[in-house]
Amino acid sequence: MARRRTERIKPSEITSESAFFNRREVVRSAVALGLLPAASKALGAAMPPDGDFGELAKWPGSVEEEPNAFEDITTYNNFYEFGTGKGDPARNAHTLETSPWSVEVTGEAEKTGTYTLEDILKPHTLEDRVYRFRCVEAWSMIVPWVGFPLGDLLKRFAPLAGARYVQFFTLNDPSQMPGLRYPVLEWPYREGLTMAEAMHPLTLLTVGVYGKVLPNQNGAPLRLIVPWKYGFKSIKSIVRIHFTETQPKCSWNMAAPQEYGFYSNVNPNVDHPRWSQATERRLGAGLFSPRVPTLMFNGYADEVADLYRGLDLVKNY
Ligand SMILES: Nc1nc2c(c(=O)[nH]1)N[C@H]1C(S)=C(S)[C@@H](COP(=O)(O)O)O[C@H]1N2
Ligand SMILES: [Mo]
Repeated sequence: MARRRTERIKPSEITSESAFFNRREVVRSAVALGLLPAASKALGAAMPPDGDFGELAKWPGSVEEEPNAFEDITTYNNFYEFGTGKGDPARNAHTLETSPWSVEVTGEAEKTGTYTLEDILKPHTLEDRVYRFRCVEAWSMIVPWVGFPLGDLLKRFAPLAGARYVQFFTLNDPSQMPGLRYPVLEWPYREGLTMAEAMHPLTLLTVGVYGKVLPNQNGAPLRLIVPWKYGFKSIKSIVRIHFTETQPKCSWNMAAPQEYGFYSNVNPNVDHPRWSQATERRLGAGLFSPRVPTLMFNGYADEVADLYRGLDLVKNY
């Protein structure tokens, strides 16, 4: 499997990227973790012009449940830069310009600087993952996200010993984002993870859904998916990645620290101060969507519980 993946790399891609990326090392670590799908597709030159990634392999760790409809996933959204109503992002996000796009890398890393979206995506391969994705409002969906492990990208920037956390920032352009006029959150939207969380193979840098380029309302062209955390940790339309020694500021934590902690791991045993988090409403299962029990770490406890050994998850909510 590793050989097939390596064979797909064009020599031109290797030369242009070798200055800051040891591909073989990343491929080896992916093999060690058993994460290589039967086939994976090189991103090559950024986004497919027709918006279609074509045939993708399903990641072996995907949940088995039937995914929500594309329609649900792309019309019921949270993206406050385009309004606070669930239908606002689908209505308003057409003004977001996703090309050209660049990402600034700052802080505790050797290879800081500004990278184009093409630079970011070129050496990576896609893995089609189906995630159970859940939001803090206690609704959930099953979503076939398309992306690759964030850690594969972060390694390319050669983080320094001082990089204990990673912070992410969303675009902050009022001419493209009408919601920025309203001070509902402190803009730009920002989020953060510990380095161990960011390097975990389940943390996905996401570029698509259902084999297609992300619609703007879902955070095009580049967003996080952190499947074991509440939805707001999965920051959209990322323009900056910052490596830092101290725990970074996060928009929802800044807005209401007693309600939204830094970790925000899905935890049915810890209620939000204003509602129970023991059950969730599964969207798309008809008008009366059933409530189902919420699972610890959103069902990914086997994969991620080790990250929090010895941490009091009631205090560190
Ligand atoms: N920049 C930005 N990212 C964001 C948000 C936002 O308002 N702005 N909302 C978050 C919240 S609360 C949720 S639930 C998810 C929703 O992702 P989806 O619309 O793709 O389902 O995006 C998260 N990422
Ligand atoms: Mo959310």
